[in-house]
Amino acid sequence: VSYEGMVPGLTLRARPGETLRVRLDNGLGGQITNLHTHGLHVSPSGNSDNVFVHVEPDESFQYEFVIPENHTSGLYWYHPHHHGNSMQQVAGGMAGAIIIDGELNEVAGIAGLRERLLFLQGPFFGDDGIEYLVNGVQTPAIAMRPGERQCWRIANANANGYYLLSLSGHDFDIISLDGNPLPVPRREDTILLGPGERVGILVVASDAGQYQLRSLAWGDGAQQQDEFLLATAVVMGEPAASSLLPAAVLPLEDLTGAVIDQRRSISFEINSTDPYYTVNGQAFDPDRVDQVVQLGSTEEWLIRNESDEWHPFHIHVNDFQLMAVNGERQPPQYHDTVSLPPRGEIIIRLRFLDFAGKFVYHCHILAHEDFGMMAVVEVVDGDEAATPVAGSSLVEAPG
Ligand SMILES: [Cu+2]
Repeated sequence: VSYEGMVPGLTLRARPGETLRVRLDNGLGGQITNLHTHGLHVSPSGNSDNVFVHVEPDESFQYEFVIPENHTSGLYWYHPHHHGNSMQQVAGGMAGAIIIDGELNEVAGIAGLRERLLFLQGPFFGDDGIEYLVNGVQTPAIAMRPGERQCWRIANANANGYYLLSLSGHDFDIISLDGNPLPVPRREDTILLGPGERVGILVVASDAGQYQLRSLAWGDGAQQQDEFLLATAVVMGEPAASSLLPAAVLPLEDLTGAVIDQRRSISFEINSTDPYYTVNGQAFDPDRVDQVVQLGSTEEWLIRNESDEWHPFHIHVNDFQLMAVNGERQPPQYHDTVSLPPRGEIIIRLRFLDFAGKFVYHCHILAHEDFGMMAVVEVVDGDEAATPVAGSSLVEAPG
């Protein structure tokens, strides 16, 4: 299965304020499908990012995504989101990148850098055994000049697997997470990228030579993964003029001191009997609303992982600030997907802005999502002013 016969599908590029129109023709030969714009802050209703749409076999559906003027710039992606066969379709190759150009392209120290998209898919089972693809090919070469700083955008478009990224002899300077710029670059030597997540990084090429971009061995039990090669950075040619790492990327709205209108506790569970994958004890039901939220409100969610596996938590439409992981405060950063460690917990804060309607939050391991680890939130445009809830914050405001 694929979009237009291509793996990955065409990269869609747009700017804030533009409208993206996509006609989806279902030629899958018997399966229902639909289209989700992962990470875009667009309406979840009608013919926008509405995962409750069913596009039946041999039918077409005209999507229209109105991208707000103030949309963040970065890497997003599209993929099918029909409950029950998301995994089969995404694992088969149905996924593509969406790049929103804008502010990030203008930041001093980033503007003008050579840009690369690394769209990661796999595993596929080909003639050579298991294949992990980067932009549709196995182990491509990435050309760099000695000392050259490049800007890479990397997406994990796998249905189920993680990447623990490492480039031999090099560090990564992370500048964005899930299309959300970080205030300042963060240096790491490895990056754990769960299904659905994206990361924007700056990399400075070392001396001439070849350097392997790998996914290192990761995980335990059912999630244990071996190391594998993704690509090779080939550094050669005239050394590049040295460039400075930007001291700052772009500011974000820090919700640390925000007034919290509502607090919720969410748990992800794996059970030994049916239903096997649940959120707050229940398997997904598209006709049930699990959380009702006031439009414009700011909420704090405590999300617990009651299982021994990792689960990448994802919510549609509104990105969230990751406040704490296992009780440890996090520097200001926004995500649309973040991994829940086994038996661990995260605290997020999010604002339900601009769009009323129903959408979902779920585990982005599609083998879990398709078997029930998903729930529905409905944002309602109520008349009454939301009343801030009493009680102490789960996250203490500083000082
Ligand atoms: Cu999961």
